Amino acid sequence: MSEKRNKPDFSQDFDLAVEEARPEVKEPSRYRVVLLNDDYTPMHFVVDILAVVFGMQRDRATQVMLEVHTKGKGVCGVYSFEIAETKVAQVMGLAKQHQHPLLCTMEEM
Ligand code: TYC
Repeated sequence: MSEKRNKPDFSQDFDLAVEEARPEVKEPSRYRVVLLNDDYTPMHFVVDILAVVFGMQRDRATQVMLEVHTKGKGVCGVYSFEIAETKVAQVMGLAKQHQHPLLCTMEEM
């Protein structure tokens, strides 16, 4: 028997690397953007906010504003962390600019 016959054949090996399966990646969290009621912010201002920042139609914005007014808080929308953070900052910025005490927060779902 010649030496040659027992040698592994690498002639067809190309540059392939096999990677271990990674652990499953979790879906990114979603966040509710929530508007809080207060006694001073005018209703029309809240409706404007819901229309401009959250893209709601007038009638939907009015419904949500009334829900916040009667129940104390209400959901404006559900977004990724970065989008939710931006919406909260926009609402708080506009409220400050117009000197209304309106509060907006985000909650992880
Ligand atoms: N409660 C306010 C008023 O009577 C209206 C209002 C609604 C304020 C929703 C804040 O998030 C709010 N003028």
